[in-house]
Amino acid sequence: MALRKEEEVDPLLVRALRGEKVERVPVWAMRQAGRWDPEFRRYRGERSFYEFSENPELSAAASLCPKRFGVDAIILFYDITTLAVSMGQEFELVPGRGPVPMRPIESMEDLSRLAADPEPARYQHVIETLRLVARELEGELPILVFAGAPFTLASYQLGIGRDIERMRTFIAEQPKTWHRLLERTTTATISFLRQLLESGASAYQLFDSWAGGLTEAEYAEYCQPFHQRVFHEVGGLSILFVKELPFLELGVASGATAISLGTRHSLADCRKRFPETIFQGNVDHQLLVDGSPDDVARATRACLKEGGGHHHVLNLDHGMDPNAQPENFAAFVETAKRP
Ligand code: 1CP
Repeated sequence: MALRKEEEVDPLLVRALRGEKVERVPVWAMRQAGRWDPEFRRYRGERSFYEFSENPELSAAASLCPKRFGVDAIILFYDITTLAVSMGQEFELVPGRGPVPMRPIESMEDLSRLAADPEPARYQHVIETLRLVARELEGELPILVFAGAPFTLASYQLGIGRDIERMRTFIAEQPKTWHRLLERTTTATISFLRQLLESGASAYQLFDSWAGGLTEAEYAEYCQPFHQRVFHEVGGLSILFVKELPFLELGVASGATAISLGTRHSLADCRKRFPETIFQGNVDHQLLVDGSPDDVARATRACLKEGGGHHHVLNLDHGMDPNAQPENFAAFVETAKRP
C-alpha cells in the first residue's frame, strides 16, 4: 500500500479533538486575532469594527495574522454578534462597552422582526472569508469557526451584555419573549454553524462567555439544554467555552467534543475525573500581559505536564487581552511546540 502523502494526514488539532494519540499537544488562543497584535492593528486602521469584519479580504488577513507565530489553528475573524446582524439586528461597537444593538429587543414584537433562520446570503462575507483563508492555508492548518451560545448572544441582543442582574430582571419580566429569543437564536446558530462546517471549517467553538455568572439551576435551564441542541444538531468537532465554567459536570454532559477550562480548574484533576473528555486550556491570560516570556514558558510547560500530552488542546483560560505582549504570545506558542 502506498504511503499517505503528508497533506493527507488530518491536522494535529483535528486528530487531538478526535482523541487520537498525537505527537504533541496542539496550541491556539482565543482572540488570537486582535488588538494586542501590531500587525492586526495595521490592517484594522481607523475602520469601524463591523465595516472591517464585513470585508472578507481584511477579515481573512486579520484571521491569518497569528499564523506567523506558529499556531496550530486559525480562528476566523468575525464576532459572536455577526449572526445577530444577519438575523436583522444591527450593532455598533462602543469603546469600553463592546457591541451595542441599535435597537435592542424589548418585546415579542421586536423579536418577530428577527429572522430565525437567516439565508446564508446574509452572512456571505463570513463564508467568503472562510474561502479566502482556506485558499491561503491550502490545508496546512485547520480553520475554526464559532458562535455565541444562545444565552450569551441573547444578552447582546437585549443590549445588556455581561450584566447578569439585568438579565435576570428581563427574564422575570418577560419570560415568554426570553424563551422565544433563545429558541430563535438556537435555530439560527445551528444553521449558521452547519453552513460553515459544510464550507470547510474543521471544528467550532461555542462561546457562552457570561453563563458562569448564573446559579446552577439557571444554567441548567437557560444554557445547558441549548448547548446540547447545538452540539447534537450540528455534530462535528466542537469546543464549549464558559468563562471559568463553574458547572463542570453540566459542561461535560453538553455533548461538546472538548471543554475549555479556566484558571479556577486544575487540569490534572479534570483529567482524573473525566479521563474520556478532551480539555482545552488553561494558561493564565494575564501572564501574557504582566509576565515575562520566561514566566509564560514556565506556565506553559506546567500546563502541558498537567495535561499529560493527550486529550488536551493548549490554550489560555480566556481570550487574549488587548494589552498582551507579542513576545509573550510568541513564548506561549514556541514553548508548546518545543517544551
Ligand atoms: O476593536 C476591536 O478590534 C474590537 C474587539 C473585538 C474583536 C477582536 C470584538 C468586539 N470582536 C472581536 C472578534 C472576535 N470576537 C473573535 C475573533 C476571533 C479570534 O478569536 O481571534 C471572537 C472569537 C469573538 C468572540 C466574542 N465576542 C465573545 C466570546 C469570547 C469572549 O471573550 O468571551 C464575546 C463575549 C464577544 C462580544 C464582544 N465583541 C467585541 C467585544 C469587545 C466584545 C466583549 C464585550 C464585553 O466584554 O462585554
